Amino acid sequence: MQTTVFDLAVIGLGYIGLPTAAIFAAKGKRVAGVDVKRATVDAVNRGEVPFVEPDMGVVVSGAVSLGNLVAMTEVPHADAFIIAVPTPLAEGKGADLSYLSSAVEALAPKLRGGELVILESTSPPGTTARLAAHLARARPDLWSEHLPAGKKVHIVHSPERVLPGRIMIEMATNDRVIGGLTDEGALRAKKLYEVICQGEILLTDATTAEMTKLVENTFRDVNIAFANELSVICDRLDIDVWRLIELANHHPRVNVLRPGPGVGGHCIAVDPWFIVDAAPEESRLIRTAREVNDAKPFHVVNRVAELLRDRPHATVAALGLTFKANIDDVRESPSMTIVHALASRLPHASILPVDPHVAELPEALAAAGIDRMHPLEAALAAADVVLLLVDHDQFVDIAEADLAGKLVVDTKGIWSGMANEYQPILATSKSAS
Ligand code: SAJ
Repeated sequence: MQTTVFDLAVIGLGYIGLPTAAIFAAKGKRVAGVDVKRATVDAVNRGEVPFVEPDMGVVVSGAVSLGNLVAMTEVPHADAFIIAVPTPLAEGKGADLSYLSSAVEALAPKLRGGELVILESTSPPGTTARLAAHLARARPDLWSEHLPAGKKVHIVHSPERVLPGRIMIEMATNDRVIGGLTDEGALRAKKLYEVICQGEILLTDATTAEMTKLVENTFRDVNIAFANELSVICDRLDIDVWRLIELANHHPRVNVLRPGPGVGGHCIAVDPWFIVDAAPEESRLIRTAREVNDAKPFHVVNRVAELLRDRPHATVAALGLTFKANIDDVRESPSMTIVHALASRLPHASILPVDPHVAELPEALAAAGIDRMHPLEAALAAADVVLLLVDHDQFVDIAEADLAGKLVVDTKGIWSGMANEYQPILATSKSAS
């Protein structure tokens, strides 16, 4: 029996692996999508996307019905492999590379010599080299000095850099960095990515590519920390932080980012720790920025608790649970931290979570004694305090009249033209601004 050799096998069918597999397949490559979760494999083979991401459904179902994308739980033979498995934060703030290790174990027996192995998962410096060492231990036959030409396995790192919510666009248009352990590997990876990438493809070594990805997210984290610290300073000094930033940003070389309830998601709040872990003594600013951003949710909780010091039985409408606007992902969300902490800090208050993208009350909030999600209109009508945590479109559109007479805590500054953060809102204040 002849075994199918795919052009490409993508290991890990999550937010990055699945669109990558589907886009290559749509461009005519024969692609295997590999995932340890049977439910994910079955969903993909039905042409379905098991999470919410604009425009991905049509590409996945098209690639599957074309016969170019097949999902499976076992790693098959392929000419090239892309590893896109999670590399989350471990207990001690280093990277948990256990998913990567498992992927390498599953891949090693399938190598026949001459393949290209690409690591896309965000990884601490040195991971690609360690991946190569792991494969070499598992397959000493393919790492022998006497291998015939063409049998060498090439290993590169090419970090994903797409923004959730814009994955399909950014996967095609973003520039791409490729770091090779060998020049030949980097050149082969460039040729492969040219099939799907219209952006510039930049070649470097593997460790620099690993750091490039970490630095991009750390740049954002440090700059958001500056904005968050400003918001805390402004609360102390009674200054409108939104107006302050707007004014400062009129300077031609100043561009302060936006404060918020904290930094969430699986990337910006995680990746800086990989740098701190790799060079703890030298990463003082990066560590402090992480601490500033992680502390911001508790500052918001303190402000709400302060506002309600004399009104323990107040009703708080908490608008938004996701980690950013117009998505349905509540994992690592500062809003979840805030709502959870408010429930225990204000045991006599009624906390009404509202989120048009979250139908079911998340378990963590149920465990904190919150009973259910609430529709926006009813929560606004009942609220003494409106706590804005996420700038979903539906919240941006809230009429000023619906906030009249309520205490407003706007952590995203979407209503800052109406009133200062933490100030009672007046029915007429918007027209005055
Ligand atoms: N945030 C602020 N203020 C801002 C900007 C963002 O508080 O001015 C907060 C957001 O509300 C959210 C968090 O930061 O809680 C992260 O949101 P984001 O939209 O900035 O980024 P992510 O985490 O969705 O995606 C990032 C992107 N990285 C960069 O923009 C440098 C994306 O390109 C990466 O591919 C992704 O991380 C990743 O997978 O690493």
